[in-house]
Amino acid sequence: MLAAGLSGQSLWPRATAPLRLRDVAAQHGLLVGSAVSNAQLQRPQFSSLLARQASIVVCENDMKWAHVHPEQDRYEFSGGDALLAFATAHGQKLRGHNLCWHEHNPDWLARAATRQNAADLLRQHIAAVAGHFRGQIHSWDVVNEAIDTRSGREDGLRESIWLDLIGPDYLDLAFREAARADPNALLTYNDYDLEQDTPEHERKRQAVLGLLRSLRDRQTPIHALGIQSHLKAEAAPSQWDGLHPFLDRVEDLGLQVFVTELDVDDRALAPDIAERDRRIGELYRDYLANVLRHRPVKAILTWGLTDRDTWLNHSKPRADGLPQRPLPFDTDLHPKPAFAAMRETMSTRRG
Ligand code: 9MR
Repeated sequence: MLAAGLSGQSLWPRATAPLRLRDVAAQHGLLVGSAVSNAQLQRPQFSSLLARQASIVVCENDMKWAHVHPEQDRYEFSGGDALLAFATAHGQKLRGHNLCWHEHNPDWLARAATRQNAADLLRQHIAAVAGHFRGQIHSWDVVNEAIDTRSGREDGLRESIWLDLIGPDYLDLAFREAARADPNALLTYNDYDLEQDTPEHERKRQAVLGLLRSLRDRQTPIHALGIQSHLKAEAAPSQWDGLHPFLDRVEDLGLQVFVTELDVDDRALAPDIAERDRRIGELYRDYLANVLRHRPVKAILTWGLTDRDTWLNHSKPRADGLPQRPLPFDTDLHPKPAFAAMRETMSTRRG
């Protein structure tokens, strides 16, 4: 049983028409939403919740290479088209995720790609996919997760098929092709482990800043940084000592910032549900209050809307076997303290 005041229902404001996250966000110059799959869209209660709450959505998987380009000469746009139709019908913006990544590539790619043709394959893919959605995408994650501070390289670039076959220029090539294919989309570099106070996150922040500066120096078209924000619930509260100067430097580069994949991995927390939800809500509140102090931050997306649909249960299961509770709504679609934290922190952002 949840403690009084923490039960999901009590988090709705007392007014007859509940305040929607998307309305609060709009009043403060922000977009808010989440990643979704087409299977989720088929659930009527879920889709009406998504329509009410979100002003921006992103395909969790359907625009990734393996889905959208399953064979060398075949593209499969049905998943992305379905979310675009939903977003259009509900006045929502659509993010594109993603055009170039080391993961989730189709098997044919490794067989077909060589040093001679890799740049062409990447260009053709971006031209076809960003071209298909041209004019309809708020922002594209053009390159996803290109930094791995353990790669041993001075520039911190991650080993990947693209780095291996094209070299470090692959990033410029991808952004330039995306700019040609969809001149209206905000072109974004998206990465994780940029938020918290650990030495690993600090190394990642410095490497990402180096990358962003080098793209800027070469006049590569880039407009935004996506900070994924897969946070970990830890015993000690964060001071965000690294995050603030980092976001100041990103602002100096003239980039917008999107929180693209917010959730909280609660493996470090004891099983009690009310206490977990409270701690996770506090982390949402603390993080968002800090992040939203930075003017370039324009959008907040969670990686899934309800705890039923989180990747964490597959990829980072709790040792006690209990489901993780990382998102603003629970499996019954009731709002949790994380929802209240989103609403309240966005509402204190100066417009
Ligand atoms: O949530 C996504 C999961 O369903 C996929 O199997 C996985 C591999 O494509 O990707 C997950 O989403 C990732 C996102 O695309 C990039 N940042 C990390 C996310 C969580 O792994």
